[in-house]
Amino acid sequence: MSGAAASDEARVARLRRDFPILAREVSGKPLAYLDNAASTQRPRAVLDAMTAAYERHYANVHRGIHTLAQEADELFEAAREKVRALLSAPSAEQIIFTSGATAAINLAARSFGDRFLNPGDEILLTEMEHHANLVPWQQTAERTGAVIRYVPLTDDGRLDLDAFDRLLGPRTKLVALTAVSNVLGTINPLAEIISRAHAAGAEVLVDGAQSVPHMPCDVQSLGCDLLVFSGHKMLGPTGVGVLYGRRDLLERMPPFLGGGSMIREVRFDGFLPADLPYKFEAGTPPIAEVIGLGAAIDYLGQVGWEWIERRERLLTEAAHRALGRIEGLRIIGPEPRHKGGIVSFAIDRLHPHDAAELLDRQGVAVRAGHHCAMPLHQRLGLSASTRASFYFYNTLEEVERLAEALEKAKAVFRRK
Ligand code: 7TS
Repeated sequence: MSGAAASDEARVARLRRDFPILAREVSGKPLAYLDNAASTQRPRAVLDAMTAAYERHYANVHRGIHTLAQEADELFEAAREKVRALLSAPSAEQIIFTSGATAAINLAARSFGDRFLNPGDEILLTEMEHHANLVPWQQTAERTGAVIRYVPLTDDGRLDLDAFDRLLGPRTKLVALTAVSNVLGTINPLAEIISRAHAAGAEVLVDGAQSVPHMPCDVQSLGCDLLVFSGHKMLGPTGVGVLYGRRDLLERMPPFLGGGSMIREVRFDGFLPADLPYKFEAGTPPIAEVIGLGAAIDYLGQVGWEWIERRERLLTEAAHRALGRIEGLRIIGPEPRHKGGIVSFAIDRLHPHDAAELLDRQGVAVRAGHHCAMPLHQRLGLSASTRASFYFYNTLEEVERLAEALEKAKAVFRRK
């Protein structure tokens, strides 16, 4: 190991002490948590911020004049500002808190669809989308009469950009795609796609669930019109996510959920919606969770975004090398240089669920199944796959343990 690599591993060892759960044992072995694409773990700083919110500063937000309500409100809005800074968004009013990426896409699909889509209009998705970026658009298409088209993949699991150009047309109103595939790990060329979509007059929604936690994101230089992500995939709590939008677009989009907080005025014969961002935030929001997400963003900023990205590239390359040595194992997706920290694979005569269970017996946590991307697996000719997904706190040793555990799993099955 080079000096730089050794000092990175030493830094990771220190950072891991911030995550109580990473010290756990599973099946009598140290836990190797390689299921970060499903959800990451939380550092103490996030848990402490949430506990402090409940123990010292808790009240409902946006309503009270009393001290606790003001403190809660300040912490809540400070977290909104942290998200704004994270995304380099022009203003905090363009940051809408939801319960997660799924809820954010549903909000966008309903509201954008109701406002802008007519029968025959086209929504362009890709073959690698998570169900969260498929089903809401299918529902919207059903309601509006819009038509969905899918950008196909190349054989190595990247978007076919020539096909994208052919599919993009005067009827395309929206392109909705993931920044990083949760199965293939593919990092999509967003800047290129967004500029081509805009040239064709279409808006672009980016599903940032697998990118925002892992790499720097600047919505203004990217030029996306809408972007979503979840807190729990970036050290934050469950139950909180974000929809960012271009201001004029959000202003023209109608509210999705109705209720308290999202109105300026309510009469017996109707209502006037509140200004951004509140018009999209009906009801009591996930207050402690938003504050926890703010703490997660602080923590990630201290770790350093460039370092996080580099670290995950290193782990992914190591995983490709280690898994590449296993006979009968096929990695699904492109070369590491086109990928985030996600490595999915199929092994001859070893079902993904059996693989994941045998790995668990060796303390290695991975996910098996269709990973909420059934159409993608269909396209790949697989019913399921096994997926290892990394965060900066994973170690090269854990990558080796994954490979060794897979060799053992194969051996167990050969004996059966
Ligand atoms: N979009 C992508 C690309 C995702 O990977 C996920 C969750 C979502 C949207 C939905 O996020 P949620 O927080 O609203 O659930 N992906 C996964 C996964 O790959 N394994 O478990 C959840």
